[in-house]
Amino acid sequence: MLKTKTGFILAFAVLLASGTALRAENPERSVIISIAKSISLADKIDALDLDLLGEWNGKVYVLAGPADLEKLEKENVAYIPETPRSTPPSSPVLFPQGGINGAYHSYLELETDMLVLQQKYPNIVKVFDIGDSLEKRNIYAMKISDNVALEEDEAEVLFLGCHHAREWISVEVPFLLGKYLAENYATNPDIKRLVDQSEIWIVPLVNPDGLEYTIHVYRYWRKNRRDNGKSNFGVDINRNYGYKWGIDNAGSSLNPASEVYRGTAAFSEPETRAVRDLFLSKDFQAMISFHSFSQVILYPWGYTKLPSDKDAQMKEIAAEMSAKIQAVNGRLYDYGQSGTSLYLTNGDVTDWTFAMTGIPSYTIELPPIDEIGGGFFNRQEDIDPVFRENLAAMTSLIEHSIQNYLPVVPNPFDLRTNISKIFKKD
Ligand code: 0X9
Ligand code: CA
Ligand code: ZN
Repeated sequence: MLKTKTGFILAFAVLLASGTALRAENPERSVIISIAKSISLADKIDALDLDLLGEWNGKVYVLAGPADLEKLEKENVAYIPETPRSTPPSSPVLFPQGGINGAYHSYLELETDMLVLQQKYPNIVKVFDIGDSLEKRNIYAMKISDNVALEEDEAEVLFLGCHHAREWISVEVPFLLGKYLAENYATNPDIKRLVDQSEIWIVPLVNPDGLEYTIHVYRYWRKNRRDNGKSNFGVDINRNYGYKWGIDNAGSSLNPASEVYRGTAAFSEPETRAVRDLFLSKDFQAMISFHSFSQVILYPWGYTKLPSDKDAQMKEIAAEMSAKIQAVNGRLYDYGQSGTSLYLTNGDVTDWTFAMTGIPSYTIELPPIDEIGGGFFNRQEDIDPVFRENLAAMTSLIEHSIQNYLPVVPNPFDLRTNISKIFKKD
């Protein structure tokens, strides 16, 4: 961390000297503002290249530096300072209990907790190292299944967390799924049935370098920590996957300073390569990638406003997950095609998995519960209720995958085939 901290201070000094105001390396001068969602905003959103925190109640929340505010004024876009949270901390947030990241996991805390689960439940939990991050941290996957050491002919489902460093709650939800399944396997027959009939793969922390940076240096960091030169750091891991990467230069940026910088090539980042290689070595039937915040369930395509050929099916499963979520705590998660929301995205993980195999692929943006404290700062007490409601969505997607899974049968006259072949795009 010392190295990055020094880099940070140096970058800051260079910025002051040159008089520019890049928000990413200049947190002290950044503020949170909100802008009313509108069609005219949607038209300008790509060109404005803002650091979008999330959408809530018809407003878009933005982390803005002085140059962004100037741009907005020049473009006649009205904004409101969100006073209770107008000073994003550059230094660690102190939680009343549990140190600087409270009940949230750091990289090492997560590693420990996953290994402890594996040790306690060796028959159903197995931890894999699926690749190194840029700064050489391990990217871990946790497999949950009966006979976990074996690859059985069972439905496989993938859950991802924390593509974006500051979205701490997105680590907790998939990790807690693994913990819950392991701890309830012996006593809850419904859970046992799910675990016995499927292979559940969880990668709770896709972006460990970014997460550590948000804990120790700057709470609002989004990307990984790639040194792009000229004091610009980070590639947006969720713009670096290989389907329609960078298409039309809308929905990702070729500017290394941008918060949605897509990198120099598709899969240029080790973090996206680790997810890619895991995905290609398995036969997943469904996946969810967790983010925060907007309280919404999104499905492909993200790169275009045009619907996919499985739009109806994607929507039906999303509606079911939304209903299951709402039944737990009453919170309503909206759902729809990503590309028809405020902005397009290209190079995101769900477009890629959907393009590869046609499986149900979802982004779930978790809720901004603590509106005053601000979306990314969901209180520690909110982790459990957010997990509980998403547990209902995750188990329903696992159940759906099991129900639709037909084991591969060697008999060539048997018309049954692996479900992923049915879903496969041509
Ligand atoms: O921009 C993203 O990668 C995701 N949102 S976030 O605020 N967590 O960064 C959303 C990806 C889904 N795609 C679209 N909304 N188009
Ligand atoms: Ca198994
Ligand atoms: Zn995100």
